[in-house]
Amino acid sequence: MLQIDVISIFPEYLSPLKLSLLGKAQDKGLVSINIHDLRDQTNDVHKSVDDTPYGGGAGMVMTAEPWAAAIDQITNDQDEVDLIILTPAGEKFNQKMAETFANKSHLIFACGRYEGIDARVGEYYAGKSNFKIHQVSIGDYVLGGGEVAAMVIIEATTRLIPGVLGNPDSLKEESHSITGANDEVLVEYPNYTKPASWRGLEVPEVLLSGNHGEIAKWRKAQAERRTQQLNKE
Ligand code: J9N
Repeated sequence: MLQIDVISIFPEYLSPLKLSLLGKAQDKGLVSINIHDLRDQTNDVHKSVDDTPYGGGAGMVMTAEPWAAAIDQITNDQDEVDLIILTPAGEKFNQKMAETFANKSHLIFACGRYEGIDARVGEYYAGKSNFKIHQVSIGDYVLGGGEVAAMVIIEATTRLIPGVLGNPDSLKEESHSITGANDEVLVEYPNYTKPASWRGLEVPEVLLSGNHGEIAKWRKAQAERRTQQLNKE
């Protein structure tokens, strides 16, 4: 079973992880998600988790020790841990990364706020043989914190675990995703359902033909066209 731990100063912001799909996956024993409050790792009355940046500049930096205390508490020395630090400066998240994470046994998400986490947290755990560090971004825009980014990655990852999805056929289609002439992944072709005629708009004739060869050809052509359109914008 995949163990997921998420560390945040806003643990209640992560409560959607308990809902519906993921809640059921947890009931089925396919995944175990635990949320941790970073402030539980502080000793001062103010429960402070940040300080001014060395070298000056705007904003605050999250101090290293509460993160390390949380991570150490979550981790057994023997287990293989993938530590995912959310940051707009990280490697861009994609489907291939989701597939990699879905095959891991223990993911820890560090959801920072402010101007980020003291860089020595990543450095320290990178020096431990049982840790793999991933600095990950979900896109080129700035969020208030890593919580939503962690939820995006957790949703994309856990739905790839066998038994989590209700309908595994849709996964099969994804893994045989349509590729173009240069083996690039194409976006999806347009989908239609009943009625065949709706507000004067018709479903393309070929989809009603029952000719599976022609349907596959048409879908591939549509996917090529849509991908080209997206890439030139
Ligand atoms: N992709 C991405 C991540 C972020 C974060 S993580 C912590 C603060 C902001 N913004 N955008």
